[in-house]
Amino acid sequence: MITGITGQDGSYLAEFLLHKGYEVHGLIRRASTFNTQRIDHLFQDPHTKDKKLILHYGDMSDASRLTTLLATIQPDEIYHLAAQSHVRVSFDEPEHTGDVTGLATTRILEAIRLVSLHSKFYQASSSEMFGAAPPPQHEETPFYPRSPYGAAKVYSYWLTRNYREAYGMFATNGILFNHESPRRGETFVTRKITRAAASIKLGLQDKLFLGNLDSIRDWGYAPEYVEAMWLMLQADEPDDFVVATGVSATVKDFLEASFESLDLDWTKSVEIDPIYLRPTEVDALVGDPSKITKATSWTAETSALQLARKMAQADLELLNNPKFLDEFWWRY
Ligand code: NAP
Ligand code: G4F
Repeated sequence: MITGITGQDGSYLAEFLLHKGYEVHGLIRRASTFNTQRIDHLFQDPHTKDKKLILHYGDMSDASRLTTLLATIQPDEIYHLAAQSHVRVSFDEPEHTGDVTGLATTRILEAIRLVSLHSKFYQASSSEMFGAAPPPQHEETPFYPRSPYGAAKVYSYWLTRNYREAYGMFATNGILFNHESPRRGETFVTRKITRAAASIKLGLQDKLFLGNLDSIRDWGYAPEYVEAMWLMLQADEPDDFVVATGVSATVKDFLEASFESLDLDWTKSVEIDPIYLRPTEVDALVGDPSKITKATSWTAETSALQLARKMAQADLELLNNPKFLDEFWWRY
């Protein structure tokens, strides 16, 4: 079962698990517009016999629905990915973020405790929890969150550990550093940059407004990170793992690589707009993935600059052929 199946990671994880032969159940929110674009290519008609992807309406604010679903599905593995996942937005909506990114983890852990204790549980923890703690950050680095989102994720991290210790649940935290892809939400900085680069290349836009260009991040490729999630749940014991490339790049580096890959000069198009600055910034996140590499042999393969080029190319292709979206998702 995957919460957040319609998000970037949920879509790649669903693909990965279906490919392995799993029956996948996904929680989706009812919306007045379609919100399943990232998984439309996986959709199976409800009338199909022996279907492997089953979608259920539900919201992380609804504890009774979560309990009923778990009682019915009895999943072997639960990947809890649903969250209000945008750091800047969490300053505007701190209470909502606390509810959906923090408290909702208690709702699903309680549901497991009550009706599905055998289910292995994966919590989508975040490098944002390290916040102001200097890099390289690893499993023993003290948390110092710098946003309502980071604070909510720290809460969820500790709830996951507490349920593991209190009830013997197989509950694991994956502390993932930033990971991106052509499916990344359009308001995260990497996708905002690559979409704008493609749009500028085609003459559809001339300016790109950004905030802090000096932040350092450890950007990896999302499909590789969902494999790490699965590996963590195949371990003999539940634990907590950092997942990262170990290599740093600035927003400026990412900008340069994206624009140059389309033969563009970013300095001609980018302007700083203070509305994109955060009340408190996380200056540098660079992870040390030694523990997961030792436990599972997982390592990141794609570098931030390769990713910038891949995403810029994909956005150019998408803007040129919007109607081939289905084919596009398959290929990236
Ligand atoms: P994403 O693209 O923003 O996807 C978030 C998912 O959560 C979407 O499916 C969204 O549904 C769902 N969701 C939000 N609020 C919900 C609610 N109230 N009830 C049910 N579902 C709800 O995020 P992502 O990048 O795939 O990240 C997946 C998880 O990993 C998140 O928990 C994120 O915080 C965490 N994480 C991400 C990264 C990263 O770099 N990507 C790094 C560390 C941790 P809709 O499609 O309907 O909006
Ligand atoms: O792409 P971002 O919004 O990602 P951020 O804040 O690092 O959060 C992402 O990674 C976390 C893992 O560490 C996840 F947990 C979280 O869910 C999310 O996926 O911003 C990256 C950096 C920041 O320093 C930001 O200040 O880019 C800087 N930035 C500069 N201009 C901008 C912009 N960020 C955004 N979103 N938009 C801008 O215009």
